[in-house]
Amino acid sequence: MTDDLTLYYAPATRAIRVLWMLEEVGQSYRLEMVDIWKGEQKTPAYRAINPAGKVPALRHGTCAMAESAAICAYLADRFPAAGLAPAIDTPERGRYLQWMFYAGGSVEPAIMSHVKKWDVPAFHAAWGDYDSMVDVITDALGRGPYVMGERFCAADVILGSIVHYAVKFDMLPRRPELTGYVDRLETRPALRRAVRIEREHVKRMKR
Ligand SMILES: N[C@@H](CCC(=O)N[C@@H](CS)C(=O)NCC(=O)O)C(=O)O
Repeated sequence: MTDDLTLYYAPATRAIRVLWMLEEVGQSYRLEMVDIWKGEQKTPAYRAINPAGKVPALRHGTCAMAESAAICAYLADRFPAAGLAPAIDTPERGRYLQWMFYAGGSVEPAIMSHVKKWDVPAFHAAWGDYDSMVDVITDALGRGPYVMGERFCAADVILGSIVHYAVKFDMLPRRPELTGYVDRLETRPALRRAVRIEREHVKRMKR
Protein backbone atom coordinates (compact mmCIF):
# COMPACT_ATOMS: atom_id res chain seq x y z
CA MET A 1 0.00 0.00 0.00
CA THR A 2 1.27 3.47 -0.80
CA ASP A 3 1.25 6.04 1.94
CA ASP A 4 -0.99 8.45 0.00
CA LEU A 5 -3.64 9.95 2.25
CA THR A 6 -6.64 11.75 0.77
CA LEU A 7 -9.30 13.39 2.88
CA TYR A 8 -12.63 13.88 1.16
CA TYR A 9 -13.49 17.19 2.66
CA ALA A 10 -16.05 19.98 2.73
CA PRO A 11 -15.54 23.11 4.82
CA ALA A 12 -17.68 23.78 7.89
CA THR A 13 -18.63 20.12 8.33
CA ARG A 14 -17.61 17.19 10.50
CA ALA A 15 -14.70 16.73 8.09
CA ILE A 16 -12.72 19.13 10.28
CA ARG A 17 -12.36 16.30 12.80
CA VAL A 18 -10.26 14.31 10.35
CA LEU A 19 -8.44 17.42 9.16
CA TRP A 20 -7.43 18.04 12.79
CA MET A 21 -6.47 14.38 13.22
CA LEU A 22 -4.31 14.45 10.09
CA GLU A 23 -2.54 17.51 11.44
CA GLU A 24 -1.95 15.67 14.73
CA VAL A 25 -0.60 12.63 12.85
CA GLY A 26 1.83 14.80 10.90
CA GLN A 27 1.85 12.81 7.63
CA SER A 28 1.40 14.59 4.33
CA TYR A 29 -2.11 14.40 2.92
CA ARG A 30 -4.25 15.80 0.15
CA LEU A 31 -7.68 17.39 0.41
CA GLU A 32 -10.25 16.36 -2.17
CA MET A 33 -13.07 18.88 -2.09
CA VAL A 34 -16.59 17.44 -2.13
CA ASP A 35 -19.21 20.07 -2.86
CA ILE A 36 -21.98 18.78 -0.61
CA TRP A 37 -24.14 21.79 -1.47
CA LYS A 38 -24.14 20.65 -5.11
CA GLY A 39 -24.78 17.02 -4.09
CA GLU A 40 -21.38 15.60 -5.07
CA GLN A 41 -21.53 13.32 -2.00
CA LYS A 42 -24.49 11.46 -3.52
CA THR A 43 -22.85 10.49 -6.83
CA PRO A 44 -22.14 6.80 -7.47
CA ALA A 45 -18.41 7.59 -7.65
CA TYR A 46 -18.41 9.12 -4.17
CA ARG A 47 -20.74 6.49 -2.74
CA ALA A 48 -18.14 3.91 -3.74
CA ILE A 49 -15.97 5.59 -1.11
CA ASN A 50 -18.71 6.31 1.42
CA PRO A 51 -21.97 4.44 0.76
CA ALA A 52 -23.71 6.80 3.21
CA GLY A 53 -23.02 9.75 0.89
CA LYS A 54 -21.51 12.02 3.54
CA VAL A 55 -18.22 13.71 4.33
CA PRO A 56 -15.67 13.03 5.65
CA ALA A 57 -14.13 9.99 4.01
CA LEU A 58 -10.54 8.90 3.70
CA ARG A 59 -8.48 7.09 1.14
CA HIS A 60 -5.18 5.60 2.23
CA GLY A 61 -3.62 3.66 -0.61
CA THR A 62 -6.19 1.00 -1.45
CA CYS A 63 -8.19 1.52 1.75
CA ALA A 64 -11.30 3.71 1.44
CA MET A 65 -13.38 4.38 4.52
CA ALA A 66 -15.80 6.77 6.18
CA GLU A 67 -17.10 7.77 9.63
CA SER A 68 -14.99 10.35 11.40
CA ALA A 69 -14.41 8.32 14.58
CA ALA A 70 -13.46 5.21 12.62
CA ILE A 71 -11.09 7.24 10.45
CA CYS A 72 -9.41 8.79 13.49
CA ALA A 73 -9.05 5.37 15.15
CA TYR A 74 -7.59 3.99 11.90
CA LEU A 75 -5.10 6.85 11.57
CA ALA A 76 -4.02 6.53 15.19
CA ASP A 77 -3.34 2.81 14.66
CA ARG A 78 -1.68 3.17 11.27
CA PHE A 79 0.66 5.92 12.49
CA PRO A 80 1.54 4.79 16.03
CA ALA A 81 4.60 7.03 16.18
CA ALA A 82 2.20 9.97 16.64
CA GLY A 83 1.18 8.41 19.99
CA LEU A 84 -2.52 9.08 19.56
CA ALA A 85 -3.90 5.77 20.86
CA PRO A 86 -3.03 3.45 23.74
CA ALA A 87 -1.43 0.24 22.48
CA ILE A 88 -3.81 -2.67 21.80
CA ASP A 89 -2.39 -4.78 24.63
CA THR A 90 -2.79 -2.16 27.36
CA PRO A 91 -5.72 -1.76 29.78
CA GLU A 92 -6.13 1.88 28.67
CA ARG A 93 -7.12 0.65 25.23
CA GLY A 94 -10.56 -0.39 26.50
CA ARG A 95 -11.47 3.00 27.95
CA TYR A 96 -10.05 4.74 24.90
CA LEU A 97 -12.35 2.75 22.60
CA GLN A 98 -15.26 3.46 24.93
CA TRP A 99 -14.82 7.23 24.49
CA MET A 100 -14.30 6.93 20.73
CA PHE A 101 -17.64 5.15 20.40
CA TYR A 102 -19.52 7.05 23.12
CA ALA A 103 -18.74 10.39 21.41
CA GLY A 104 -20.49 9.58 18.13
CA GLY A 105 -22.92 6.97 19.44
CA SER A 106 -24.24 8.81 22.49
CA VAL A 107 -22.92 12.38 22.89
CA GLU A 108 -23.91 13.52 19.38
CA PRO A 109 -27.41 12.02 19.34
CA ALA A 110 -28.07 13.16 22.92
CA ILE A 111 -27.24 16.72 21.89
CA MET A 112 -29.42 16.43 18.79
CA SER A 113 -32.30 14.96 20.82
CA HIS A 114 -32.03 17.87 23.23
CA VAL A 115 -31.86 20.55 20.54
CA LYS A 116 -34.68 19.02 18.49
CA LYS A 117 -36.71 18.11 21.59
CA TRP A 118 -37.12 14.45 20.60
CA ASP A 119 -39.25 12.56 23.03
CA VAL A 120 -37.50 9.18 23.29
CA PRO A 121 -37.59 7.19 26.55
CA ALA A 122 -34.05 7.18 28.01
CA PHE A 123 -34.34 3.48 28.80
CA HIS A 124 -34.64 2.68 25.08
CA ALA A 125 -32.58 5.46 23.53
CA ALA A 126 -29.02 4.37 22.74
CA TRP A 127 -27.77 7.67 24.13
CA GLY A 128 -29.81 7.55 27.34
CA ASP A 129 -30.81 11.11 28.08
CA TYR A 130 -29.14 14.46 27.58
CA ASP A 131 -28.69 15.39 31.27
CA SER A 132 -27.05 12.07 32.14
CA MET A 133 -24.74 12.34 29.12
CA VAL A 134 -23.71 15.86 30.22
CA ASP A 135 -22.90 14.51 33.69
CA VAL A 136 -20.88 11.63 32.23
CA ILE A 137 -18.66 13.87 30.11
CA THR A 138 -18.42 16.54 32.83
CA ASP A 139 -17.07 13.94 35.23
CA ALA A 140 -14.61 12.48 32.69
CA LEU A 141 -13.35 15.82 31.38
CA GLY A 142 -13.23 17.41 34.81
CA ARG A 143 -10.55 14.94 35.81
CA GLY A 144 -8.62 15.89 32.65
CA PRO A 145 -6.62 17.39 31.29
CA TYR A 146 -7.81 15.05 28.53
CA VAL A 147 -10.45 12.36 28.35
CA MET A 148 -7.86 9.64 29.04
CA GLY A 149 -6.08 11.69 31.67
CA GLU A 150 -2.65 13.15 31.06
CA ARG A 151 -2.27 11.90 27.52
CA PHE A 152 -4.02 13.51 24.55
CA CYS A 153 -5.37 10.89 22.14
CA ALA A 154 -7.60 10.38 19.09
CA ALA A 155 -10.66 10.18 21.38
CA ASP A 156 -9.99 13.84 22.24
CA VAL A 157 -10.16 14.72 18.55
CA ILE A 158 -13.60 13.13 18.25
CA LEU A 159 -15.11 13.96 21.64
CA GLY A 160 -13.26 17.28 21.67
CA SER A 161 -14.65 18.32 18.27
CA ILE A 162 -18.18 17.58 19.42
CA VAL A 163 -17.79 19.31 22.79
CA HIS A 164 -16.01 22.27 21.18
CA TYR A 165 -18.82 22.82 18.68
CA ALA A 166 -21.63 22.19 21.14
CA VAL A 167 -20.25 24.51 23.83
CA LYS A 168 -19.67 27.24 21.24
CA PHE A 169 -23.26 26.99 19.99
CA ASP A 170 -24.81 26.61 23.47
CA MET A 171 -25.86 23.02 22.92
CA LEU A 172 -23.88 22.06 26.01
CA PRO A 173 -23.85 24.00 29.28
CA ARG A 174 -20.83 26.20 29.91
CA ARG A 175 -19.65 24.16 32.88
CA PRO A 176 -16.02 24.88 33.81
CA GLU A 177 -15.08 21.23 33.21
CA LEU A 178 -16.27 21.55 29.61
CA THR A 179 -15.07 25.08 28.83
CA GLY A 180 -11.69 24.29 30.43
CA TYR A 181 -11.35 21.25 28.14
CA VAL A 182 -12.25 23.36 25.10
CA ASP A 183 -9.67 25.98 26.12
CA ARG A 184 -6.99 23.30 26.45
CA LEU A 185 -7.83 21.84 23.05
CA GLU A 186 -7.63 25.27 21.45
CA THR A 187 -3.98 25.54 22.45
CA ARG A 188 -3.06 22.52 20.32
CA PRO A 189 -1.00 23.59 17.30
CA ALA A 190 -2.60 20.88 15.13
CA LEU A 191 -6.10 22.17 15.84
CA ARG A 192 -4.97 25.73 15.14
CA ARG A 193 -3.54 24.65 11.78
CA ALA A 194 -6.73 22.77 10.92
CA VAL A 195 -8.86 25.81 11.80
CA ARG A 196 -6.63 28.04 9.63
CA ILE A 197 -6.95 25.65 6.66
CA GLU A 198 -10.69 25.46 7.22
CA ARG A 199 -11.03 29.27 7.33
CA GLU A 200 -9.27 29.57 3.96
CA HIS A 201 -11.71 27.10 2.42
CA VAL A 202 -14.73 28.80 3.99
CA LYS A 203 -13.50 32.11 2.51
CA ARG A 204 -13.09 30.54 -0.94
CA MET A 205 -16.54 29.01 -0.67
CA LYS A 206 -18.08 32.44 -0.05
CA ARG A 207 -16.35 34.09 -3.03
N1 LIG B 1 -21.37 9.98 11.30
C1 LIG B 1 -20.72 10.74 10.25
C2 LIG B 1 -21.51 12.00 10.00
C3 LIG B 1 -21.03 12.74 8.78
C4 LIG B 1 -21.99 13.88 8.43
O1 LIG B 1 -23.04 14.05 9.04
N2 LIG B 1 -21.61 14.66 7.41
C5 LIG B 1 -22.46 15.75 6.95
C6 LIG B 1 -21.72 17.09 7.05
S1 LIG B 1 -21.39 17.50 8.73
C7 LIG B 1 -22.80 15.55 5.47
O2 LIG B 1 -22.00 15.02 4.72
N3 LIG B 1 -23.98 16.01 5.07
C8 LIG B 1 -24.40 16.03 3.70
C9 LIG B 1 -25.47 15.02 3.39
O3 LIG B 1 -25.92 14.30 4.29
O4 LIG B 1 -25.85 14.95 2.23
C10 LIG B 1 -19.26 11.03 10.65
O5 LIG B 1 -19.01 11.22 11.85
O6 LIG B 1 -18.38 11.04 9.78
